[in-house]
Amino acid sequence: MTLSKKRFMADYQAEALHLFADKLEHLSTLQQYQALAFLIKGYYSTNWAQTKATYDRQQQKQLYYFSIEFMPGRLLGSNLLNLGIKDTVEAGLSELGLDPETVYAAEVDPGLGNGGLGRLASAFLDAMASVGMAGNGNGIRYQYGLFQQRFVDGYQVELPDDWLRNPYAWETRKENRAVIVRFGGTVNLMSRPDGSLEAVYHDTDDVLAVPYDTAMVGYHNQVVNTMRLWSAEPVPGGAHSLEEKARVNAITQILYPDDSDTAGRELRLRQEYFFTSAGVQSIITHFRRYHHDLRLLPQFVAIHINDTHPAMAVLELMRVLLDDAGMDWDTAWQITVKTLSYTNHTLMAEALETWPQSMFSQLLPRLAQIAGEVDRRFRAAYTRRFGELLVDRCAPIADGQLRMAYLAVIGSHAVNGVAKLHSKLLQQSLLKDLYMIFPERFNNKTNGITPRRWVQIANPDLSALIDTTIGTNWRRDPRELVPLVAQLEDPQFLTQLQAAKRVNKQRLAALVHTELGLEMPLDAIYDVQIKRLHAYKRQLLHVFGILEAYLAIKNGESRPPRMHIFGAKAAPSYRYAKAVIRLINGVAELINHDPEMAGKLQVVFIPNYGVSLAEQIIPAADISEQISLAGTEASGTSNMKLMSNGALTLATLDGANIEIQEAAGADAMVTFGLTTSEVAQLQASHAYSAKALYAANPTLHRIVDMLTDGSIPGIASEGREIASELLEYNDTYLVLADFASYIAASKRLDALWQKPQQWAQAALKNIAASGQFSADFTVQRYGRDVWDVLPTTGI
Ligand code: 26M
Repeated sequence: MTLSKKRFMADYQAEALHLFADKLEHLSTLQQYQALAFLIKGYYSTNWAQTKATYDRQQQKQLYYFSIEFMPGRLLGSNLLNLGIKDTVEAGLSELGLDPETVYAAEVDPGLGNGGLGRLASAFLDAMASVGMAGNGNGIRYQYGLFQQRFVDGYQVELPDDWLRNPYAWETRKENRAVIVRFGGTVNLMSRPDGSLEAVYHDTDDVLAVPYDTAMVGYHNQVVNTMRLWSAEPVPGGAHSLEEKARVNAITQILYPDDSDTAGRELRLRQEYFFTSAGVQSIITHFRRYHHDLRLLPQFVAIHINDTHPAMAVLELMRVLLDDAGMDWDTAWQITVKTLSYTNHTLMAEALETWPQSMFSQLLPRLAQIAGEVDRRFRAAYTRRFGELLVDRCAPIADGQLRMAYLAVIGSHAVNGVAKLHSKLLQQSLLKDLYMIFPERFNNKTNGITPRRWVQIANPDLSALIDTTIGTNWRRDPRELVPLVAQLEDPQFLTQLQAAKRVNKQRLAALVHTELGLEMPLDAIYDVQIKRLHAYKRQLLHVFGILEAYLAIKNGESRPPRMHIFGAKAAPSYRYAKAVIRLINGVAELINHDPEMAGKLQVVFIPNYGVSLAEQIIPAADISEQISLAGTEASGTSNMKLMSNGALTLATLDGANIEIQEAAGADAMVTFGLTTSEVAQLQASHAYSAKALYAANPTLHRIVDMLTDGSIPGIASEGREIASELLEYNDTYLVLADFASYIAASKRLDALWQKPQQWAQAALKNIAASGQFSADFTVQRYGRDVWDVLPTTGI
């Protein structure tokens, strides 16, 4: 949009007066932010209404991305950028005596997710708007987001995330679009005169689902899509006891803070059905305003199932088509499969959802009937050709459990993994039986990120340098970063690249100094590992690397200075992950208080990692630690964000790391460790002995001993637990097996750091090659191959 500074300043002052009956300069920073957010919302609201009207008028096929998590991050900066008015607004703010960064920081960061899966969902919404795809989000408006993390005596402490304490400026409550979601009760199937069946429900618990819509503003294209989040409320007029009201409100009260284990709790099942049913119902209601024949649904609607949490969309859509529309089974099934598609995000067995049939049929009796029928027909259809054994292994119901990943594959026309390796492993192991039956459904869609947030907004100095070097086209199409490689031999450019990195390091160092009172010299390597705390992600291997350096420096060896920066939340119930957090804080205490380590080696665990903190850390990173055991990390996305900011990846051949190496070149990063097939062989042969490695490698021996010999303060029981996982339980994630090659790889980076020019060249290769990991391309591949939804303004 076009906006002059003068007009903006007048609008802003008017908005402040309108909202708070006061002058801007008298308002609190929060009020200044709120006035600005409401003003900006007004700027795009016409386009928002227009976008919807256009989709309807042109009868465009729309995609609905069903996800139990979204992590949009703060929206003021990204809305301004995408509207094309960020510079103007910032100039206006400055002229009004306000600091833009301070105003931005007043915005709450909605933590409605755990990590990669939720952030990916939000990146996709941003990307779809930006390439002009008709794509909407469907999820849950949790009253409390992911807990706020503090450290007390080195332990993680969880505090509630009351993000709605102040009104959320970007959302709009759409009371007129509320729907009713039914739980429990009993269901009777009655024959209609025409022979079709009618489902009659008795004694159900009804819940009102109220949508709150948030605009997803596209980049410089006037497109504004919608993220719709549902809130549970008692049905008005129903006579409710306080207890009933509390049970209803509980449905959308909290986000489950676990991304590793399926708790199998009834409340979680309620959450899943709540937003899935509300989403399906509102899609069908909208569809029926324009069409009377539901058989046309797949021509106008695609529903994507983000992991299995909304997999009961298969059953819910069947329910609506059978019971509400009176369709026969085969027609309803055909439409369901054509409409739905599914992404798997994990190979970890413990993260695969199953529901006890008994719980499922208590809570969702009609869906349980339909699930039984899906199972019966699946077995009947494929047993003759594939044999009872195979079909039994991959049927949706077995041993009294509903297996949601299998249900999702069976009820979708497309299923994908999130990196080439991951998609291959899905076909070869986790879903191999269903791959036999439905090979044509399987495909890969490597994840992506939004460079608008992670480069343009988070790294203004790098962005400005790129602009002056190759122009601004990369901001629309990040593949246009490739020509930057022409500067590989340009010492002046490489120096400017280092200078931009230094500014970012200064900013992060200032934050760390205020938050933790630690000094981070700017000439040190900033070595970053930011992701959820998980055994398979092997933060422990990183800790072992730190201890190796500590012992070497103690021993008089000289190493380039390194700052080890961690950000990680642990699931509150995940004992091992919490022990590793305590360990990292203990190692930090040991090293940061040792005068011999000052300026050389420090450990910085910044609490409360999330989208906003990532925006501070990522631009400052020199090394990106991506060290999961090969074959365990589905894709990873912090690897892409760090690469695009010029960090060098230190990585195993896992997830998207492999594709990052293909893109940037083998000399632009460092890899190490067992490959997926080596891991598989080692595990199959039962030949692995952590104890033998411990006995054979003196450094490793020393480091493992440090866990239990009191060298590290405050970790007596946690150190014992971790040591026992390694030695007694034989090191599930092969930390000891990869230790030596990890250290060797890390030393290669130390050596490269001594040649600043070569380091800068490697950083440049990463930046130049990062464009292909833009989510703008990922969503277009989904649109082309899976959803049949095309971009209108895309690249
Ligand atoms: C399930 C049941 C009960 C409670 C919570 C869950 C649950 C929530 C989130 C399970 C898994 C969840 O997220 C998994 C996840 O974030 N996976 C990551 O997805 C990213 C995007 O595809 C990938 O980049 C990561 O490799 C993958 O770990």
